[in-house]
Amino acid sequence: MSKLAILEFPDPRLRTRAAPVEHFDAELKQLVADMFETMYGADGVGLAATQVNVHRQVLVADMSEGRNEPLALINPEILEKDGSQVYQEGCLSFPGIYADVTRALKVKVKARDVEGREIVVEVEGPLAVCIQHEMDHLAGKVFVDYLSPLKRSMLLKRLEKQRKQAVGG
Ligand code: GNR
Ligand code: NI
Repeated sequence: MSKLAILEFPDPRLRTRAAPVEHFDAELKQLVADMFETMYGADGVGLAATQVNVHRQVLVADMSEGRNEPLALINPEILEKDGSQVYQEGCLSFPGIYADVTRALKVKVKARDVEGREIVVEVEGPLAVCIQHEMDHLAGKVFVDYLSPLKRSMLLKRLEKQRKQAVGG
């Protein structure tokens, strides 16, 4: 296993639309294992392949307290959405930046597992936020896209400032 480098905004590669996975092979299993290592190593609750510069529809998540409920979804599609919730989101591609985003409260998602078996998961609350956030990455979208231009420019200026102040940054 190995930890992968995470692309950071405004890297244009974060705007790439991921293509569906076609082969459920050893290479895919290695990617998923490396994505989990990268996500846990960065204290993240989710990670999309886009963020590690692999433009395939693969996401991993673990919203559990014990960090022991790994979920990997390949080629995810939303079948149903219901309700709405506001949640303060962060993103490993925008270190240190947080903002409230409104998303569906519940989502029903059809996907494949790492073996290629079709699965349907119904999630709500924080895990539903996370899956929607990761599916956005796979479509080349990021959470600041939902903010007003004023709020977005404020946060992006803060991101720049933090980078300049970071040691070695
Ligand atoms: O680690 C993460 N935390 C988080 C918090 C609130 C809403 C979404 C997330 S996902 C994020 C990891 C990440 O950037 N995934 O793409
Ligand atoms: Ni993210």
